[in-house]
Amino acid sequence: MFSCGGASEPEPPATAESETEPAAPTGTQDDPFVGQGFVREVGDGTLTIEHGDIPGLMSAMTMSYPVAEASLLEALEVDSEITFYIEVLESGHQIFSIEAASTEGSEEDEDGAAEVDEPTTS
Ligand SMILES: [Cu+2]
Repeated sequence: MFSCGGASEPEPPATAESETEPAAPTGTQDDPFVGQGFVREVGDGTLTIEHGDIPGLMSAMTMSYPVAEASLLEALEVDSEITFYIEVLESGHQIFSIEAASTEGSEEDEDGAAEVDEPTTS
């Protein structure tokens, strides 16, 4: 009997082989598939992405995804690198969240370091 009203899905048995493969995401917004890639085309409610391997879902490819909300596409530019989050619905999968891929170190010139007065020795 289930006595806890909060648990809607049975916990999969913990395997001893957790080292070989991480558990595949279930494709919910709480546990989405996560992909990374480059924007190839911004469509009307769809986004074409050249993406890398998405563990548990698909291998690397270029494909078009429906997005949950058209507003997700507003700030996107072709060729920009993104991280995207996929949920799986009965009708298929869709992107419900998009982030710009982190570009390490690019924010450093914002603050102070950019303009240093070099002492001119003549
Ligand atoms: Cu794909």
